[in-house]
Amino acid sequence: AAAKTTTSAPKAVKATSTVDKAQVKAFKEQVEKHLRTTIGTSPEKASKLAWWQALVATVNEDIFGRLTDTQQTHAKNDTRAVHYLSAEFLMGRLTINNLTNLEKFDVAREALKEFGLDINDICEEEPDMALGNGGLGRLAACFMDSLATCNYPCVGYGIHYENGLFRQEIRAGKQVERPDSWREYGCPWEVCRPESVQNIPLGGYVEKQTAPDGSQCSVWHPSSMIKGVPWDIPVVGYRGSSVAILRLWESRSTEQFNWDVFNAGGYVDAQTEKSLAETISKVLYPNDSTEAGKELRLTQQYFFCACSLRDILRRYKRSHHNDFSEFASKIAIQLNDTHPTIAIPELMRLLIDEEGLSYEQAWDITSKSFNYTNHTLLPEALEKWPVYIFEKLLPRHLELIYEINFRFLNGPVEAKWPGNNEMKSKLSIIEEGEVRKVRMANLCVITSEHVNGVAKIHSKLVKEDLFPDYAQLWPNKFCNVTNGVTPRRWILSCNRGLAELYNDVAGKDWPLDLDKCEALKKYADKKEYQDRFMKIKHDNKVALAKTIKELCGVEVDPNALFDVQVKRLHEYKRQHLNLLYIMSLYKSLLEDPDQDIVPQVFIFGAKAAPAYTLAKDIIFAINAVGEKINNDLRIKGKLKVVFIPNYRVSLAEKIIPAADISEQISTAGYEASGTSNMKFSMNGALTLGTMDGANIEIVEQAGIENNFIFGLSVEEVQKLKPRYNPWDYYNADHDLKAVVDWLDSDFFTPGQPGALSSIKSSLLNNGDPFLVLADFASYKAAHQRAQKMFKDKAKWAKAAMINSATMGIFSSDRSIKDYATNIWTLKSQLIKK
Ligand code: BZD
Repeated sequence: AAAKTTTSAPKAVKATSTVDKAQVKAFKEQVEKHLRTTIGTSPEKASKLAWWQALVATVNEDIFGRLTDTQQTHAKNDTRAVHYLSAEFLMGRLTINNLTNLEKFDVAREALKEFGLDINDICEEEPDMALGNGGLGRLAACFMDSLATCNYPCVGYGIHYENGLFRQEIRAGKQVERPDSWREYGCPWEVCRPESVQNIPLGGYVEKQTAPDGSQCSVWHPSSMIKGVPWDIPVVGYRGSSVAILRLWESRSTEQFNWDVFNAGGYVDAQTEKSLAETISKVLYPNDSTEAGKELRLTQQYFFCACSLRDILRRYKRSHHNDFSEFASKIAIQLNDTHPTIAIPELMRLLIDEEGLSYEQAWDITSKSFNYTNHTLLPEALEKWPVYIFEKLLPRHLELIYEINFRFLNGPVEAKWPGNNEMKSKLSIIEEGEVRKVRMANLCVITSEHVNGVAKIHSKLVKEDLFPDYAQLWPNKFCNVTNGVTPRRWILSCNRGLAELYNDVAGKDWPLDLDKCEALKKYADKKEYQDRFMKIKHDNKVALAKTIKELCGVEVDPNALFDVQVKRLHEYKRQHLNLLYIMSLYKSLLEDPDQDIVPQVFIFGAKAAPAYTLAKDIIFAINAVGEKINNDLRIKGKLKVVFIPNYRVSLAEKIIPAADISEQISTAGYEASGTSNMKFSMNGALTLGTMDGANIEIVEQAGIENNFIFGLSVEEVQKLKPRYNPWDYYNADHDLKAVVDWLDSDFFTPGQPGALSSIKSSLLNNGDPFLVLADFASYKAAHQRAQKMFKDKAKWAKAAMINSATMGIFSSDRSIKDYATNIWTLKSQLIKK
């Protein structure tokens, strides 16, 4: 059948004669078979959802064979495996990604076309798996893709949240949170594994007993039992490599859980108890930076760690029985931030209380198995749990934490700083005070073999500013692994036009070796290639303009400069700096509507933590300013501001390929790494950013002259901070003063004066903690440089191409190989078919 040319959607490619007709036919038959026999409908009646389900069933046929091969290979080789513990995995959609990794996308597209269907349209039916807040969760998802692609033995462990990150609606300019029920109609990728259910004890008390030999031991009498049900999501490596498993735990009630209640009260009360147990995996906490300190959250953390460790032990014992001497050489456990820290005392407890090892043996194993990745320096994000919560939920774990702490303070600390109590209280796992607390990060550092930050500058700050005393004790414990992102999702499947260009200039293996993309550099001066590169960008912008029209009702011109800031809303990320600049640009356009500026579209996407009032105020302000600007005929469409609601992975895949400028404007020292910065650069956006996180390494690769760097450096921020007075900047800069004061008026919020005042207040009365006013002038100047360069089409195209071509080191394959070599000592395995 002749393939018709598809429309201008970004994922569409030209009609392909390369697609094998026999494969298309076979695929088509499989889809129809599944439509009839798995889904129970027919091509005539099927809804789009049914078509998507049949498509997934077809893809799954390919996946499960490879999964078995992978697992058999790893079981046979019995080499070390990594267990990636993360409270979040932000997987997004899987269909296009899996088809791409199986190299079946073109075949599937053609097959669906023969049914009169557009594959992109069908794949819009898939809900995002949004089991994460932002960068940290998405990093875990990229790492799973790379672990599978690079054939490392691994398992990802997390929580099977019934509701992922809230769905954001914008009503009258304000964020409203709605539940995200991603499995409402079932998730066809996941497989329940009842044979691997775990029972997890909770609460109760610890009894001291004297053993026959006179020694003391502790016996935990938990008050309840929770069932952990595993759901497996296969993660397909690129090009027929391995299939890794992401195992997510769902909480259910057990009979034991209900036992007392049944006896005492009967059926209805027992149902209440049941819903309590099920609450544990009900919802993802939407805080991405402040530590909530809620009992339920600690229960979630403990629940998934306890299930995962039992799973790890069960597998280990299958081949090594009860001999734990090889445990640490076979098992590496990576803690994705402090959220899974409780796994440390839980492994100690399992080894001592359940397996009968001595404390010393258990500690030897535990301290050789764990590693910890830090993702933040923000003090309010560092987890500290009140001791009383531990006493209530995990009394035995608390006892073990005290023991670990006692031995640490009286061992290494006393040896290094004899008699120094100040040092002891600084390094202690327990924070003394009115409410005594357990410092989770300290427990991680004390136990782990390696502690890493996520970009060079961040790792330096982790070592020198966050844990300086630990670094004196163990200088070699601290290391860096710069983050990365998977080029399969973030170029190959979201930007098919660019992928084809790379196929042409770099050969078809670039998705496995992103350094190959450097080949594009030598064409960066050539008009023909510049035109092709910018045509790809333009097509992506046309597609995004359509999405913006649908989602925001705003018409934007694809010829305008698309300036994008998409990320969680936080003061340190400084969306309000961007907004102040937009207001100043608007003001200058009102003063001189005929000035010769490049038309610009400012695009935002951001969710705010529901209780973070100022962050929500900033969202409201962006919408209010946008509303005014977009409807102001005086500025002749030279400026548009859009806030795309419900930013998530699947929207990122449409937005990032269409960006000209990537806003990465955090106060230097606050963004640990950033990962969207890498995705934007790969897709040919120029970074307008500060010297923070991985931005530093991005411009190291792409050249400072091809990006727009501004603002205070980390050192300058540290120097200025103690004596900073925002009023000095406000009073000294007329333009800045005017826009800040504008926030107090009702110009953008007719009839509601003061509706935007909280932002002004945070900048002036609250001391502007993130130095927005200090960086304003420099930010404005960077925008002016960008404007100027955008007018020179050839220069811009060249810079964009160089950015894209030089991002090889930001492939998550590189990150994973760094972890595998320097931290996990893992070997890549050849998968036997
Ligand atoms: O982790 C982010 C950092 O802010 C980024 O700089 C970095 O690039 C990524 C990946 O390393 N941190 C988070 O995303 N943190 C969270 O989402 C989070 C979630 C729950 C609780 C605390 C933080």
